[in-house]
Amino acid sequence: MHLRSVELREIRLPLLRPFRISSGVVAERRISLLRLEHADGPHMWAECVAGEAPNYSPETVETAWHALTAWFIPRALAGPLPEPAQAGALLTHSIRGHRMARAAIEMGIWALSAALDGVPLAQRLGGTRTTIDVGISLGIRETPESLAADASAAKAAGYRRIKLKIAPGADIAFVAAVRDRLGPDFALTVDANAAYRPQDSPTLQALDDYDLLMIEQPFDPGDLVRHAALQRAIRTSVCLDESVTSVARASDMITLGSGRIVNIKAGRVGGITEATAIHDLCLANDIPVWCGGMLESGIGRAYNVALASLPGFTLPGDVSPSARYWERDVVTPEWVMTDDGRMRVPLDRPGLGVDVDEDRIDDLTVRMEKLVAS
Ligand code: OSB
Ligand code: MG
Repeated sequence: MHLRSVELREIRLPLLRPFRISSGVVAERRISLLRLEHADGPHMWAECVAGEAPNYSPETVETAWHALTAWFIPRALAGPLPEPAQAGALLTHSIRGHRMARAAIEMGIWALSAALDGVPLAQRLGGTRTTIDVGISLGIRETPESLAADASAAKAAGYRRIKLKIAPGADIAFVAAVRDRLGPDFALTVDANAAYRPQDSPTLQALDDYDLLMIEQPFDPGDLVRHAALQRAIRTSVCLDESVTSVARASDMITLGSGRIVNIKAGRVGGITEATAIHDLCLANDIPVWCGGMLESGIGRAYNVALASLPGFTLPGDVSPSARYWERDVVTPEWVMTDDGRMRVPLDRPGLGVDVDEDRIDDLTVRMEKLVAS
């Protein structure tokens, strides 16, 4: 496979409601999209999950833009591409980090290859599910009561699992109010986005009283040893997100006992090949995984849905329907959820399984750079 060009776009997409996590808030997404053009003409869209600020990962929209235009795209255009499973290795050779930037193009290569072969992306990845279970991630709110109201509405809408963003000072009372409102059996989790320190462990231990399915990423991403100490001290399962940037880190988590669940995001780990390797490792070690989200547009969501259809994704993902985020998405049909919290995997169409609304992307584009093979 040869690429003729890769176009990088930045679009602006306002969220219906600002989304607050422990380390920052976003009201309008700045989303980088890639348009990969095959030498014979067909093209494919992909999305880079890097955020507006370096509050989740060191990567941002700006660093990813630089990494893509300076290093990754030129490399992808320099010659024939290997099979998608080898594309990540080609892209990353002698380039450290910048996994979100690398992932964007690696994922596009996977989807373009599937589309050219007339195969749905989910099928190409080895997906076995025809529907995926949908969860919702609720941002930090002003008061426990307002969060409980949000959670109650999410339960009524059919979501199969609710995740609450927490931070020191916005934890126990908020979780208690939500647990009280949802009842004892509803699947409830929390995500700290690395806001706690090991000396905060008593607070995290107190969360054991609320029958949470997991506590996601309480400590700094590099603190695998301290996560292991916490996991030994609490009943609730620790889930790692930011810490797991590669299959090697997932293996370290298992070896050290730093957690019992993994949140997999293809963007965070450098692409689909690394994400499926983490999935395979976890499946072999009885570690449940689920598909995380990065407030993606309908394009990034298509990749998440395909990934979440793999057999080891036994827990509901942060793969919510388009209408939870946007007034209008950039794909048709939009991603929808059934009343009982499921999303259909589009196995009846090759590639992403949705149409990209290119006119709308043109309207939303604020910046564009196109690189062409020489
Ligand atoms: O930690 O999962 C996270 C959004 C931005 C940065 C980090 C995270 C999130 C989410 C959003 O939880 C989940 C979604 O896309 O619905
Ligand atoms: Mg998380």
